[in-house]
Amino acid sequence: MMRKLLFTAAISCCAYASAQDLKLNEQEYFERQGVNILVFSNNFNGGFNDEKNSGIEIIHHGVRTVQGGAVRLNNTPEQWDLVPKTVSRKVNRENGSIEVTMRYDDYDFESRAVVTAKGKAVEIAVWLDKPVPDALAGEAGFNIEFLPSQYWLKTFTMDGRLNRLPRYATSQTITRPNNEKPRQFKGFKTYDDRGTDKFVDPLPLETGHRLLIATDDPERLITISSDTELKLYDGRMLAQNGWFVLRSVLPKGKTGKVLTWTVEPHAIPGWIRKPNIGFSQIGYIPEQPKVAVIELDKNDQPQTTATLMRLNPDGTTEKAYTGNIQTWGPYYKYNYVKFDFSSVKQPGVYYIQYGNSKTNDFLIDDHVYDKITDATTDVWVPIHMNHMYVTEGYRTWHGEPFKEGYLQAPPSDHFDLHSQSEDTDTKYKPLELIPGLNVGGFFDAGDFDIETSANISVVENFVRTWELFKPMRDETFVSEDQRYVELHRPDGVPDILQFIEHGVLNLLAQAEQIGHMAQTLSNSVLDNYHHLGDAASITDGLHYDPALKPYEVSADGKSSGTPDDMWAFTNRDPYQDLDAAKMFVAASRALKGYNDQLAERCLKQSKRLKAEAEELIAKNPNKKPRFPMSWMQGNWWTLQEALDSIPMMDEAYKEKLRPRVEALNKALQDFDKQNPYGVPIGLGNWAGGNFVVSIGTTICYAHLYYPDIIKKDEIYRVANWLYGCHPYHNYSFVAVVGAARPKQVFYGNNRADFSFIPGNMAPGLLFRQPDHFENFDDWPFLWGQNEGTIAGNTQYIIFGSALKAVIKK
Ligand SMILES: [Ca+2]
Ligand SMILES: [Ca+2]
Ligand SMILES: [Ca+2]
Repeated sequence: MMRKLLFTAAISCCAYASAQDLKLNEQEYFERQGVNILVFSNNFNGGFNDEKNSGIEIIHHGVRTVQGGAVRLNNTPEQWDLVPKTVSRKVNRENGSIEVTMRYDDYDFESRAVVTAKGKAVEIAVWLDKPVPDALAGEAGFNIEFLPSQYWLKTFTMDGRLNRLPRYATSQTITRPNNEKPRQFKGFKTYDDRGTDKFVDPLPLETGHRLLIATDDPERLITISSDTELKLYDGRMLAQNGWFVLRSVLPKGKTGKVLTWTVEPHAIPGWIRKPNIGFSQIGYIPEQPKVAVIELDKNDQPQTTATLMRLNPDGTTEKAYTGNIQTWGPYYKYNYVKFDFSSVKQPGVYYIQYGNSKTNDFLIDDHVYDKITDATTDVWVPIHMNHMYVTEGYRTWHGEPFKEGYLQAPPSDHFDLHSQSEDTDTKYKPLELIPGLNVGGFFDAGDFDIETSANISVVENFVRTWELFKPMRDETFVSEDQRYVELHRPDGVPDILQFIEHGVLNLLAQAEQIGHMAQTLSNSVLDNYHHLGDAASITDGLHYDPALKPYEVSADGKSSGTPDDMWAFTNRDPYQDLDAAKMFVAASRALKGYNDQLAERCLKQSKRLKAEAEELIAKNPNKKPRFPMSWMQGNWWTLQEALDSIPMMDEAYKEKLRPRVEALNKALQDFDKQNPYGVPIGLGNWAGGNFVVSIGTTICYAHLYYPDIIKKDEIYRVANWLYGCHPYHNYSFVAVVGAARPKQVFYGNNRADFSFIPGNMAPGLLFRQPDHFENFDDWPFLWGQNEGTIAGNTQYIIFGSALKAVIKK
């Protein structure tokens, strides 16, 4: 009832919102129908700096197409260029303005941006109390960035001159001395200057005072004018994840209001966002609940009914079912209604008709879940096998990476959240080769490092999959001797056993060669960390010899002076060693009978690491783990572990666990009240995919052991969400066999090709403050919504296997 009232209130406010002028709304952004202008609702965070999520942003007819509005220090800032810290943000309702103070600590440089609504436009003014520091004169400017995939191939005019934005970066650059380049994050360098001591700086596509961008597309059209010169750049000249950048350099030696832009995003009169009909692209089995969640613009009038249409094999279409639309109510910026067609059980091909909107087709059939893990196990996982040549049909995914092995990391900071302290905790000297580490292991994610903690959980996930489901599937040829993997070529060994073996080989090498577990085996230089392409070409494959000049190769062709070898970060964390000990003992169980010698080595290291770790922890009880387990696994993980023990325990144990399963059931019912989709929706800077599948697995097991508490209908919640019933769009978050409309781009290591690696699960739905969810399907480069990780994808394998097993029961 409460919801119903809220819903009505949201509808009635449209009379106010449809006024022509931009208004500063309750959520502290500027709004008119079709246009939202956000001013530092999302701050730059200075970590990986590539979120493209911050500063002044425009959500234009429902799509966040403009961001990065701020004082920046580069023509086209790339990842790891400095970002401003937000010192303060003030909302002035009387003037209808938002003022933000930005600061660069590295240069003791402060500036203020004041954004004020002026009719259909906003004025953006930059104020300085002190002039731009000498070191940044000519470099500091006001920038704003346009999403390439929404703007490329569109027409624009600068001072009336016609032009078109390029599909691919082909503008011009110059080189400038390194000492003119503003410092990058922590002093790292994103580029290899090949000994020239120069950096690359793009030249503008156009300059002038009045830009009309996307004159051929009313949904994207924006007019920007200024008395200061505007320069339009293509950020992709330096980095594939760059955006189109509009920029004005701040004047030298001036204070006060030093720059003014007028920005007017075009709004289509009366624009209403098309309904997003959320349903499972995999389809449904006949017995399961089937509820579409329909996301509606707050100015949209809900339909009273929707229809399920059946596509007959004779080419005709017929109505299968017409049912009433049920109101759920508002959730953040949209309104939600539901269409329940659970009563339709006849196998067939269907689509949903809601008003003028019609979905793509989907199946109702007993077998829709049969193949949900196949692409992940057969394609995604083997492609992420490190230190192997991986091929598929005519295509080579990558050659054998890191042939020169790994060096002991010297004391250093790192760009991927690692560090090496003065004491290496090993017998190796800084930059000495640690033998034998270039074997086994899995690439972490969209990057190519071996995160030890992730690899430990990966082996555990595979062992769990093996012990619970015994999948005998053999679609992959793996030869550790030949360092060769071929997809779709059976070799007589179940693939899961080979994945366990491959993961263990690297982790064992760490334990045996280093004496304990490394933090990570990662890049030594930033300029090859952001590598996109064949993993085998990240390093030159030659041992680094500091006696040689950079880029020089020794006479015997075995070493080079290029410091590109990977490093092992070796500071000891006894808690991680304990995790490894647990993993090794599980792996030895799984490997027994397949590779007894390896199983023996696992057992030996497990016992040793456990004993040593317990001793170290006893000596140093106040030292905490580097990453607490909860960081990796989420709240319901301990319930999952408790459920895993049920087959080994007695009835009393099972009875004792009941209240926790009842609490899970209560949580599930609460999710239905919290949001229309009935799953926990994460609001962090990494979308919640991993957490959602891990709770999905827990639901399956809770139902298996406590069917009286967790009803069978509950096990489909997470599948519905993953495969298309979610906000923003209705595409499957898994590049998966069986889905009618999977997502088309992911942040995999082939993201520069706007592609995906089959079987990848995206983190999914990313929340942007204060009220926007998104998942780009034409722009792969935002890791928070599109990256697949080895830990997340192996959790997905467990979830998918559990779901299939429970459905079959
Ligand atoms: Ca990584
Ligand atoms: Ca095999
Ligand atoms: Ca090398």
